[in-house]
Amino acid sequence: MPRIITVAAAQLGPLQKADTRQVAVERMMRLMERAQTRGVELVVFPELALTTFFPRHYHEDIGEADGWFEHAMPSNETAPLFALARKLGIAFHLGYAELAEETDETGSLRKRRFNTSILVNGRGEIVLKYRKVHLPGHAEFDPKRKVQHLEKRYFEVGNLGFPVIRAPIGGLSGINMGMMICNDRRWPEAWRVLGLQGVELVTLGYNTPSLNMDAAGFEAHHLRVFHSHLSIQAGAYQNATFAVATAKAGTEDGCELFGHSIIVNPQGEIMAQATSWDDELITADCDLDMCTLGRTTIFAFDKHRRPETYTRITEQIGAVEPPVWSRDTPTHRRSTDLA
Ligand code: CDT
Repeated sequence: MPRIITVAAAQLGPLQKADTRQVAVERMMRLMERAQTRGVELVVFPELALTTFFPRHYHEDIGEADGWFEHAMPSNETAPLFALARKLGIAFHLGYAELAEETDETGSLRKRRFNTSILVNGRGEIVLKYRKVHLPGHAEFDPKRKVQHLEKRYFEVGNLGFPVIRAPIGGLSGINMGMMICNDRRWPEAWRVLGLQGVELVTLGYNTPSLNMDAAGFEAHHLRVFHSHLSIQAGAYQNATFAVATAKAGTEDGCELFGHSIIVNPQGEIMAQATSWDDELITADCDLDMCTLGRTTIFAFDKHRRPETYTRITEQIGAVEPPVWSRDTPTHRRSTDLA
């Protein structure tokens, strides 16, 4: 029996600063209804799907930004989305800003803010939660930038790792599900940690500007989409997994987000791609047995990985300069030498 799940990337057009949660939830519900008419079993919504991408807005007092965060999930505003999903029996992935009362590593109970996504099954139960690990941007107002990117100000680094759960989704009794959020997709380490848990379907949402606002040099616009797709396609191929990557798109608070949501198979091929900068549903039938070829041949991790030669990946953060060659440089340095 093939293991087939029909999935959708539910791309959202722009959400402006003044748009309420109700506006966003209404639009997501319309997309979910459309998904049901196409036999979709899992719908993936973008990163921070309930509001505009607020890290572009500066609040000197971080507490003033609390209005952008959800204090409970489901909340009053998102309850109708959960109810519709239950009624239609559709699972969904939702990205949102999470405000939690939680103890930190020192044991003190305090407000903690995360860029979070959850996977909700067709009965409305949360089966997996992930908190974004790779937070791009900066923590302080940067006068050199035309648009701020204050994720490092508003969010803590996620403390849940990259979890994978085997859960019944749609008509299948068990799928190995994992999540990432936006910038995570550019880091092969994140994909591999999911791959090492046998992930079969990665869901992720993103908000990516069409222009690189970091004033550090010119980047051609078309390369922004290319790099996003390159990262997702490589991650899916190298870890023999499907991936659903859903954007927020269009001009939001005067800032353009490039969209181009995609669904990718374990060969790294794009199965479906959004073409608008608006609310748009793209779908694909994913035969999860396709994951087997990669993971039993080229990417049979248990046969071919050599973690003893990868120690730099966990022991070092920034790059270090290599030794400068001279006639006396030994040619047989051990690859595990960190010095
Ligand atoms: N949301 C998010 O992570 N966006 C980043 C933009 C990086 S520019 C500071 C991304 O990697 O797409």
